[in-house]
Formats: sequence, structure tokens, C-alpha cells
Amino acid sequence: MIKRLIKKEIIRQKKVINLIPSENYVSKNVLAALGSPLTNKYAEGRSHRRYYFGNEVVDRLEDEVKRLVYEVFKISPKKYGVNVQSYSGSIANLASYVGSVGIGGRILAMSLEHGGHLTHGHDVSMTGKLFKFKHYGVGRDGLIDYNEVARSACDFKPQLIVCGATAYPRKLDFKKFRKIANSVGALLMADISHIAGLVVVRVHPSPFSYADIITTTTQKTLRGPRGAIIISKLQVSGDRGQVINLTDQIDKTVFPGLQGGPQMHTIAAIGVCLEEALRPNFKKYAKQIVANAKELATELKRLGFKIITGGTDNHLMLMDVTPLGLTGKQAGERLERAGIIVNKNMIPYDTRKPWDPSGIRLGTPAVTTQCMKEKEMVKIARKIKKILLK
Ligand code: DSN
Repeated sequence: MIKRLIKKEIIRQKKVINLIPSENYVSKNVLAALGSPLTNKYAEGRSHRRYYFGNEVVDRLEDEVKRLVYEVFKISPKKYGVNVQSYSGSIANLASYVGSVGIGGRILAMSLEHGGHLTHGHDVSMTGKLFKFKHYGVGRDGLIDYNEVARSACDFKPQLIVCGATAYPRKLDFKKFRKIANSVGALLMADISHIAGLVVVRVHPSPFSYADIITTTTQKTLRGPRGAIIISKLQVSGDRGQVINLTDQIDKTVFPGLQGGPQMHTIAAIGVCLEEALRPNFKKYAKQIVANAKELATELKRLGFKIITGGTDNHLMLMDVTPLGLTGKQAGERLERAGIIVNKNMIPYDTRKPWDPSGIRLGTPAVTTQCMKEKEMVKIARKIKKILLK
């Protein structure tokens, strides 16, 4: 039965136009690593310091994957530590908070309603319960108001500021975030889960000169397995001027704090996707993701749709569907029936609730993997018009 369902899912994935910005189609080699006998190995602990024996291969593997992280993101092992063991982005974020400010620490982050993420301290997430969060958002124009972020930071005095989003279509100004963090003596964390692939080839600015901690999932624009990477400064100064070994604290929080044995098959698959990200055609791919998103947003706008902020700088866009007399849920369902897959999404200042919000979120990483270009984006936009305006 399970085999049959897997086959059905393979067929579904081939049949649809997938515009979910956080999904992608991995290569055969990534799938092979995920399905490899590395899944059989227990390797609790850090590389070369494990609680099990028989690690000569997995130690080399984890070391190589970490080396690839330095190479792909162009960072130095003298400055940054890398952890590739987190099972997911949620764990990576939680471990980063615990490892940097400790439970109960004060964190300023973007609200989910304005484009942040559940694990950026939403009430229903454990992160919202374990730490004292305050949230910033976007202005009525849909753009981050850095002056407002600075004011919130000044009032709240966070120990950590988180930047990064899941539904923000514009470039993040890491330099401004750093300046704000410095003004209140806070650490800066950039969650680049959505834009990691774009950062690798610099079609989005890199946070590395600015952030103390960088987290990312690996399944989105990076086109790898469902996993995560945490990159953190080896040493930062604490609020009393003391030296904190950030990487060590985060490593300890991942294991044994939150997890048991790392998923070595996933770590291998992360390595494969990083090897792929070093190839010249990945640069072309990432550039095309953005070119496609821009074209899709432009055409949708030309066709009369309301695109939040009027367009996009990255791989995604948000569309307000209420002017069509639809809710996000209705629009998403209608599109799904016609073979276009999106997700419903809150828009800034939404008066509706997350289960049936006012918007949908669309993105181009998956269709770009399928070699679609601007021409296809125009066709998709017109198809969306036909489906939503009938
Ligand atoms: N990462 C989120 C998304 O953007 O789809 C889900 O948690």
C-alpha cells in the first residue's frame, strides 16, 4: 500500500504546477543519499566524539559536509562553527535561541502575520512559550520599516534580534539589522531558510558579514533534503563583556539538549545538495528563480491582481485575493482543482484568520527546477487569471 501511495505522489508531483515557494524537486543523487543505508547508523555525539563505534565513515562524511558549508557560503572556519545535525529548521531555530540567550531570553523577531515564521516566537509555538518575544512587522506598504524595528529594539532591549521571513517578497537589509542590534547590544540571527540558494550565488545579499547566527533549512531554494544547517560565530561577547563560545553552546543544545542520533542519511543528502550548489549551473538556476518570480509577479499585476508590495525581489510573492471576492482558502482550492498548487497565506494587516486568510503565496523554485522560464511564467499567470476570475 505504501509503495502504491509513493507512486501516486510521484505522479501527482509530475502532473501539477507547483508554486509553493518552500518546496522544490531534489536531484536523483539527493534522493539516493536519503534512501541509502546511512539511515542504519547511530552516531550520537559530535564527529570524532560519538557514543557508538563504527564511525570511521560517518565521521568523514559529517566533516566533509561541514567543509562544504564553508565552501558554499564562502565563510571561514576560523570565524564560524557549523552544525548540520538539526532534524529541521524548527529545531535549528530553537537550538539557536537556547544556545544564545537561554530559556526566558528576550528576542525581537518578525511576526508570523507579517511574514515571519512560527518558530520566530508565535504564541502557538514552543518558541513563543519558552522565550520573551516581541514582534516587529511591515508597514502598510508591506515593507519592513527599519525605523520601527529600531524603536521596538530600543523599547524592548532584546538580547537577540531575528531577521528572516517566510512570506516577505523583498530583500532583507542585514546591514541595517546589524546596526539596530549593535545599538542595543543584541546578537543578530538571520534565518535564511527561504533564500539560502539565492544567498549562495548572491542574487540576495549575504548575511555573513553581519549576523552572529545563521540558520537555514536545506529543502527550499537550496534544493536539498528536509534538514537544516546552523552557522554561528565561534565567539561573541556577552552583555557583561564576557566571551561566549556560541557554536559550542548551540552544538550542546542540538545534542544532547534536543535530539538523539543525527540522521546521517539526511546529512549525506545535505552534502550532495551542497556539491550541486557549487556547480556553475546552480548559479544559473538561482538567477532564473528570481527572474521567473519577477516575471510572474509582473504579469499577474498586469492582469489586475493585487500583489503585495507590487512585486518581488526574491523567489516568492503574496497575492491579496479578496478583491476577487475570494478568500485564500477558496482561491487555493480552486487553483488546486485546476492543477496549480499554492498555499494560503496571511497578508499584512489581514483581518481574516490563518486557516482562511486573505491571500495566497506563490513562488518559483520548483517550476524553475523543471526548466521553466519567463515564457512559462506568463502562461501560468494567464492560467491563474482564467481559474480565479471564472
Ligand atoms: N517554512 C515554512 C514555509 O515557508 O512554507 C513552513 O514552515
